[in-house]
Amino acid sequence: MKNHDANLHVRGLSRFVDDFLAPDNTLHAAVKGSAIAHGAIMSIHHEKAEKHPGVRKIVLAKDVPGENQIGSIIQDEQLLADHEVHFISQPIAIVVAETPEQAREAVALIDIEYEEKPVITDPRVAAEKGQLIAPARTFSCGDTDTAWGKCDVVVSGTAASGGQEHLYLETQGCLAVLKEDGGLKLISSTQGPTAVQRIVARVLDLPMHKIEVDVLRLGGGFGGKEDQATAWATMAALAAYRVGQPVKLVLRRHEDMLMTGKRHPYSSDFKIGLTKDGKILAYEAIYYQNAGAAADLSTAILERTLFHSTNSYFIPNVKATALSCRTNLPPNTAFRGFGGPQAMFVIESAIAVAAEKMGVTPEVIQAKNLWQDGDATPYGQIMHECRIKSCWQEMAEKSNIKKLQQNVREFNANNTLVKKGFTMMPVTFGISFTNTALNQAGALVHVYNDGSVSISTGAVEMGQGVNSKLQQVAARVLGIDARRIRVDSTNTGRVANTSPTAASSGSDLNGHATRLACEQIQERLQCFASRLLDVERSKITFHDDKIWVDEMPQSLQWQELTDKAYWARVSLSAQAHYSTPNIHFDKNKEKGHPFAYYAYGVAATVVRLDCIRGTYKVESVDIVHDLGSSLSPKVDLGQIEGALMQGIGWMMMEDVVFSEQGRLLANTLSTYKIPDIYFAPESLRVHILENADHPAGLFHSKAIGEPPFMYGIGAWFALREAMKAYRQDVDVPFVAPFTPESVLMRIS
Ligand code: MTE
Ligand code: LUZ
Ligand code: MOS
Repeated sequence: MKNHDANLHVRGLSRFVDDFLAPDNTLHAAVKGSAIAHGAIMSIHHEKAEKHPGVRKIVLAKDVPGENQIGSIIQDEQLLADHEVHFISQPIAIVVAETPEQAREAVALIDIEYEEKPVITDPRVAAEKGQLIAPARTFSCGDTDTAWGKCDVVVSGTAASGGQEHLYLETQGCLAVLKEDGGLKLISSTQGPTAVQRIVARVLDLPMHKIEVDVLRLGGGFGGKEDQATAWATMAALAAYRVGQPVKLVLRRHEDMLMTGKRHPYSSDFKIGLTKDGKILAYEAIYYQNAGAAADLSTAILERTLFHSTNSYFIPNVKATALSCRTNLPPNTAFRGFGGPQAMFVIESAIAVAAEKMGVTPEVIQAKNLWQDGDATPYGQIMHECRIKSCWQEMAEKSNIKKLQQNVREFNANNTLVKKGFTMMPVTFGISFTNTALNQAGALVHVYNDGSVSISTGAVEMGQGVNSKLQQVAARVLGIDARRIRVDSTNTGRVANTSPTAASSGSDLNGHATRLACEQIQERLQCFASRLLDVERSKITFHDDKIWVDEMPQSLQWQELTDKAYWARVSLSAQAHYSTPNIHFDKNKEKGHPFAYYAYGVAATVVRLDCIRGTYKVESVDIVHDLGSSLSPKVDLGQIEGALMQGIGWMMMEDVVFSEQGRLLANTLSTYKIPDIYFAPESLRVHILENADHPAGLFHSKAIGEPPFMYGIGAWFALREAMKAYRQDVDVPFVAPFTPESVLMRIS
């Protein structure tokens, strides 16, 4: 089954926030942001803007009826700055006008005087000055201090990975429409409808039941709308509330790039110790996370960095410390992988240094230290049904790693100006929100008396195909054709208290809730059918749109059964709640069992480098990925390919450059380059791990959204190998991304 939105997308029929027909009296909002990265606001002159044609209102912090506070985990972020600004483009005023153009012209007429303060953009400088979002956290096991003495090889170093712009095709936006009772309906491009509802209620000082948030689909989120859609929805809501008319606020691409946070850049120190035969005995890391000016989701992201500090490897002695550092940049936020990729880049860097020192290839060390069942992670979860070795072995067989490596060696022996590099990239990614409480979901299922079905859940469709999967789940449980089932928009009035669609768990959690709701209806219909047909209930099954008794098809079919059930006053609606069993985490001890399970996989990457130009090509990527028994192999293949490309983009070409004054310099698509089809690997082979049934999963499947992103890290290390093959003497620091310019500077 493929993603059924594809049909609408290719014909241009899919609706996004800006496509909804807005009421005739809809006004348009634009946002005035700070011109400086840190300072006090001395005065705001908005008289000229107010007189601009079409302008209806300028909304400032003082116009907030409730709390001027949008922070979710830590309440440290104002909706509109009143006295101080902490990053360039921080919202200060909302202009409401008759057209979007008039609103933006008026924004330019607002004049703000500031008193500038010192700007920090570097997380290590922030840490030195004590500018932390929250106290540092440390995960540890064993005792690294004594373990170093038992190591034959100990190396250390630093690694730094850059930010990443989400570049969802649909920019942030919201349409806010007032209801008769002073409540609001919001059409928001958010991954977290409940987050929007909660914050709008807080800012407007209204009960949550007066705020209805509706989400049909997003033109991409990638984490950028997990927390950061809220601000724009709240501004639209506040503006509508103040002018008493509908307000639409949709960011332009340039505004979105300037005003929203990105993936967190990290700068880290590492130290690794091994025996002479390559067993890793000890690992230490300190991560300096560049959080930007407010907490946003930074502490949760930092936590996932700690969870993934040793990637796919068992290490008996570990000490990993993480600091979330406050800088004067737009608050950074969730992005596919959520701190996991940053951690994995550091441990892979440590292994690369150790391999160099020991005169072996990194695969030798990687292969020796992969997780096995029974191994304890530094945070105490015991590996169970671990498949990282199976993935590695299947890769060795399917893609013939030895041959790939030999080809690279031979090519390098015969070429002087073009070199190739090869690497393996194993990925072990924990599935569940690390905040245990978020691992819950609800579903509301209605069967109509014509046999058609409508499903509502908390899941947001953002291109990842969750709606196709939910449809599939209901079709399987009810035993009917998927075409009878429609997945309705995500609406806070139909399903309440939802977690954001994130952590790769959206399909799992909401799929389980859908399954449970459908099972209730199925049970009622079976009871009803057993009365109608006068047979024992246990003999009745539903499949292929038919009712079966002892596996014999009856003349009574699904549609007729639902109609008869309605006339017999059988309830055809059900609500269900799912919460992931057996997960827990104790933050005081930093131990527990936070993940329902892990997703596993391995990528083998070959990169070809033109050593004169510094340009390179990802020649091939071979992947073996554990999907369990996929709910939808086509959707999952799309997720693997898309995530890989996004990961390669992060590592190789996407360079988020800020000036020392905190100004985003890579602020357009001409200065910020993301991978296109020409940058895709020349050969991409994806193998789904065989015999990988996962009974604990939703219909034995596994989550897919984020894990394959981290395969992209392999391309960085393959390129480094190619550089080393050209010039062994050059120092290639562990700094991503590897733009062609930076490659050329290193090797020439
Ligand atoms: N795929 C598309 N096409 N668009 C997206 O925005 N987001 C990713 C991933 N795949 C995304 C995507 C991220 S960050 C997550 S967490 C998951 O989808 C969320 O969906 P799921 O939990 O249903 O897998
Ligand atoms: N969001 C979140 C996430 O709130 N908690 C998580 O653990 C997480 N993991 C991945 C992506 N988003
Ligand atoms: Mo994804 S970063 O969990 O939205």
